[in-house]
Amino acid sequence: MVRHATPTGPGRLDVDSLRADFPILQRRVHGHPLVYLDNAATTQKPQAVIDALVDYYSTTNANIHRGLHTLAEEATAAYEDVRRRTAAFINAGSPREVIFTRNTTESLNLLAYSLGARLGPGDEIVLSDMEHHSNLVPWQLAARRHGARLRFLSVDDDGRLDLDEARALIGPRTRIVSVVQMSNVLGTINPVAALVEMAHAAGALMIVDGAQSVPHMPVDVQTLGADFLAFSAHKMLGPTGVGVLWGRKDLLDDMDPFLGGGEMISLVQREESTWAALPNKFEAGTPNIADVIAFGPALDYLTRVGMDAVRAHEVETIAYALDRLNATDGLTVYGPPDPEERGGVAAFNYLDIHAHDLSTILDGEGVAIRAGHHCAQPLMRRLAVPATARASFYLYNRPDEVDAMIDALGTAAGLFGHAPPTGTGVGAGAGGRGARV
Ligand code: 7TS
Repeated sequence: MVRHATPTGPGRLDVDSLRADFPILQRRVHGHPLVYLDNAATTQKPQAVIDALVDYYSTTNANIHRGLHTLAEEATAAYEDVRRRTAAFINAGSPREVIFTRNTTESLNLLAYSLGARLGPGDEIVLSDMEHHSNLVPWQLAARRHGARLRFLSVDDDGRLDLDEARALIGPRTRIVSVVQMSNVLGTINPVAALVEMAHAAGALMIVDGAQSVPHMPVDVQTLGADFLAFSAHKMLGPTGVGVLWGRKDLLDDMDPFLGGGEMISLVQREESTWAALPNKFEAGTPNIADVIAFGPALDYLTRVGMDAVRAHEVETIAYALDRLNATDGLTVYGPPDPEERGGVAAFNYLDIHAHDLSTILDGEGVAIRAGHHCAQPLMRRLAVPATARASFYLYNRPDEVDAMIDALGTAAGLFGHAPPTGTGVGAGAGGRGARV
């Protein structure tokens, strides 16, 4: 059964009723209610998504695009319908511009492979120092294969890119600019429109890594102005194993396929083949049919809640989280100080406690955060830290979950022999979850 999340008031989410749609949020971890703050890694799934998977395998399972029997026709129609809904979600000009991949990583690898083939010595690819490895390593491979050069936009002390530096770096040798729209560590929302303008003025293509932006804020490819956008279903309530690559039709039409095999061809002869039209040219082999179909209800869910409301809720949540984290002695938060400039991600270090220890101790209190380099090692080097802890929020997170995290940080401080720091609430006799130690 599909339950409806009903926002109440202008732009406000009714988080409590919405939480009831996510069965996993009812579970306990180590005797505590789960506080899931690892949404930048992957988000939880509403019942409608889970039901769609079970329903597909129970009633419709068939291979698509080839069978002429009822099940194959129904499965094909359902799969192609989700392509249409994905196109609508980002306001693409045509569903043909939407390619289903495995994840953002594969979408970016496709681009690096197919666009990379056009690069030669002296050509430059401009990235930034806050890229996830999936928007760095594929370009390293392409640059090495074709003799191109990588250039990097630096990150300032507040976690922002410098547009003057970008203006100086993006020039006649630039062929590709590929930048993350929202950092998975700093939360920084980058000025993509300005970068698009610079890239296009230089005759370069603009690629946007939308893995963290598309799930958390309205993204309209018409206003974005970029040439390509990559994102992952699993970070926006959908199943794992489904990525999206959106690209301008004329550009995709011009590109060579990434993977060869079934479904992506028009005519195959012994020595050579011709390619199918978009989008099939880029979807070789049997795709992840069930998970694409179950991505449909995730898109519907976010559309019903409204991406403006999701964004407003996250600004409110990160503002509260930053207030509480900044009020905690011995804690350093990374990224822009203004909640309006960032997504719902807070990476931090606390006292002398390694981020991995923090994560383990918080897990003992039922609080799930991530720790490590977050697949952004160059950024860790820029921050001069080996790792950070990271809390990342989504539409179902409540302020009391931020409080639970702060209390658990107090527990961690105690375990490492520090006096309960001011600001965490533990020493104030809050009687919270951290008071167990
Ligand atoms: N780009 C960004 C900005 C990301 O945050 C991630 C995943 C990816 C690309 C890759 O996405 P995937 O679906 O192909 O894996 N980020 C994270 C993270 O921050 N923690 O775990 C995965």
